[in-house]
Amino acid sequence: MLNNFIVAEVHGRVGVIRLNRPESLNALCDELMDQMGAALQRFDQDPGIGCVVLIGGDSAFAAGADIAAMKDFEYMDAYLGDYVTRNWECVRTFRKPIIAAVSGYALGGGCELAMACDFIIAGDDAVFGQPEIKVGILPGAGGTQRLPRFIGKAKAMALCLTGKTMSAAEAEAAGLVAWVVARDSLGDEVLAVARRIAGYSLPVAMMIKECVNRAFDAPLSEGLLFERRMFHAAFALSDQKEGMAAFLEKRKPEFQHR
Ligand code: CO8
Repeated sequence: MLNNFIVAEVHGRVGVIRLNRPESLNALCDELMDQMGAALQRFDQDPGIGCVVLIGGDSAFAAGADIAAMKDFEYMDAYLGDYVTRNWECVRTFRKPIIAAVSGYALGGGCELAMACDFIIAGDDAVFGQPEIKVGILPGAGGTQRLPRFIGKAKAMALCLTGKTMSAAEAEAAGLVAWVVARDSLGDEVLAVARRIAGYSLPVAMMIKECVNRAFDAPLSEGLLFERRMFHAAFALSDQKEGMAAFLEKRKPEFQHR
């Protein structure tokens, strides 16, 4: 029988994916990640979706990769199975904006999953960390690469080497999360942000996402050139004509997402 490890819902132009394995604090087993990947693919192909929210439960966004599932892994299980690849890369390659809404623990693979999204909004109870070292392993889904880009080498190195955690307030101060909200209003607040993004022109939002990501993948000169070309391309959009006309006519724009 298939476990329902995620719940996918549509709220207007926002797709919400809720991680739903509370008995193990949303430990990220392959089945859960496969289901999440399939939901992302559906939202990607649905022209009615302009932004996605990835949210966990009250006590955990996700407490990491499933330790019980990994415990007896051999090298060849991980290598031949391409562990943490098939069903993880779909987050990195997802083209529409995706927000991680983190309440409770975001540890190990959970922290990595949140960082793979475009930005994180955290409840004031959120706890972030890369404690893999405590279970005799290291981060394997981008933790050693993304965390230093967010919070700098000293803090990233300290978190990964000590296994210590970081509170929501510390994570906000360090630049890991975009902002922190009261835990009880996290879902509503994130949905409001996602609705706002989804109300803008989808191709423009996608272009912005590509440009910002370029800042991490390319030297400044290449990133600037990429941005300029995207900027030029935006003049091919009917949404650009509508957005500017609406501003000058002092009315709300009606974007067609084209
Ligand atoms: N995997 C499997 N089960 C887990 C995990 C996990 N990561 N985390 C918690 N659980 C289970 C517990 O075993 C427990 O199950 P049961 O009730 O059957 O005993 C249940 O969830 C509740 O957990 P606790 O009783 O431990 O709850 P506490 O409130 O006492 O503690 C903690 C919460 C501090 C979060 C604690 O559960 C903990 O330390 N969890 C492990 C955190 C961790 O080490 N994460 C890193 C895992 S390794 C990893 O992520 C590698 C990343 C590689 C790439 C990503 C691949 C997916």
